[in-house]
Amino acid sequence: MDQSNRYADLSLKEEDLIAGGKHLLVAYKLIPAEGYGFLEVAAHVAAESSTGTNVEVCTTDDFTKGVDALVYEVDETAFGDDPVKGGGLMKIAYPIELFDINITDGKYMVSQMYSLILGNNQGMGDHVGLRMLDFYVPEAMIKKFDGPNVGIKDLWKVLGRPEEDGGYIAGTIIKPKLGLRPKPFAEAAYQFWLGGDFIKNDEPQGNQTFCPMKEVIPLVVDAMDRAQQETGQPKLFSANITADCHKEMVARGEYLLEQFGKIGAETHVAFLVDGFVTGVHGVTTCRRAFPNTFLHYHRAGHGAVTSYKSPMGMDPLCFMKFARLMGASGIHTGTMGYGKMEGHGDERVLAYMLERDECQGHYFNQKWFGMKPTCPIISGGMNALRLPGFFENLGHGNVINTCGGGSYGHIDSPAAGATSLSQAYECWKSGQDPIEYAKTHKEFARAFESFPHDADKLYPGWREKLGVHK
Ligand code: CAP
Ligand code: MG
Repeated sequence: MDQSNRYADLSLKEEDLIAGGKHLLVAYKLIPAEGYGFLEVAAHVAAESSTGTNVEVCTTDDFTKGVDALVYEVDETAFGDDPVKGGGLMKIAYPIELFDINITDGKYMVSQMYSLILGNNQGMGDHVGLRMLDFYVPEAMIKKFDGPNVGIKDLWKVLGRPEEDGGYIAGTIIKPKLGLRPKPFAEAAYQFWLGGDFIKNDEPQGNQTFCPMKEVIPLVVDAMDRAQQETGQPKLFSANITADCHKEMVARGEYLLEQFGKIGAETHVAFLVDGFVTGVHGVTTCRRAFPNTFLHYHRAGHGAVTSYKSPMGMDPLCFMKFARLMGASGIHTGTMGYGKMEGHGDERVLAYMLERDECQGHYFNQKWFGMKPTCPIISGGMNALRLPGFFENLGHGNVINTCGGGSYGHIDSPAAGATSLSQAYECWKSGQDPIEYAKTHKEFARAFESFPHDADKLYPGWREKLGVHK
């Protein structure tokens, strides 16, 4: 049934909708199924995502129609005819009355917003592709989401750095991903902390039988204490509290604060939440139960809904905006084509959208109206050699970077790996040629021999220039 007479109004102007402040706007890429018209399917998406279904119902009244989501812009040929990357652009205006408000505190919820603008519409049978490309949240809504409370500036403060432009935080992930027992786990942490700032659990590390949380965490605390004393530098640990239920997450968080509190390091511990798999509830459990702890959003699984290989789901930019609204202190933002995961250099906008108070997204200029920033966390196949190019592309180094292979794969030691990361940042900041910089910075130079394939690709002729023979 073509519902475009009710769920589309192409006379609406986006600038008026934004000025009116009463609509959440969404841009989608739509590929109609064979035999269906573009506007027909777009209108069905609007119906299914607001007040309608696939047929008219007798219970609809005038008020209902007043809160219909409306298609207000279409461009059927915007993306060409590629079966995955092709399709047309369509934009929908959602009246803010549609969105659910907590009965406890009057705040909006990301979960219901998500289920409306990217819920049933993902499973409709009259399209073969519907991907959310960007969305715009009006001020009236922005002010009623949790947003972040703790941020990277709180970590810079712990590290004794300026709270503005405090710079690069050199981090790692305890590797191997699984399989270390408590003593070797804590030793791996100690060895990295002799050179680096920040360590995270890998996303699946928690309370395995071979490495019980209540055995390994006291050893990690001791390792942090010894490393802090030996280096004279504060250290940070991001501990996994991911769990299916509120009670378990809270129990883990409380245990961690108690344990790190034994060395006065309650502010040195962040909580890792695998936010895609726990969903908004898991992230919000952490955000609200531990408002003064850095909320580290790991996005394992996000590729199912964000991969560029898919005609469905959402652009990673939308994923980042949801995370900031939920209150993530930091989120894995990808490596913008410099690491091992899919991505490209223009993804710098994901970081800008997280950290700035106003940012031009793919389709909408989003103002955050003072909502605290979320810190980009850069991870995934990175090492010292790849970092200078990354920083040049992003334009700054105010990020947390975690290199697992890039630290524990350094041929000298994890500490040398850590030092090579900080040296890569200093090299970029100085504007020096990395090869020239390597001549006077041993750990960075040894990263070339540690990751020779990257070195060959990024710095051809490095062996001769550094006097390294096969
Ligand atoms: C990185 C990592 C992170 C990925 C997640 C891993 O390890 O620990 O989980 O970075 O990807 O398990 O792969 P390496 P993203 O440093 O050894 O690659 O940050 O893109 O969400
Ligand atoms: Mg990992």
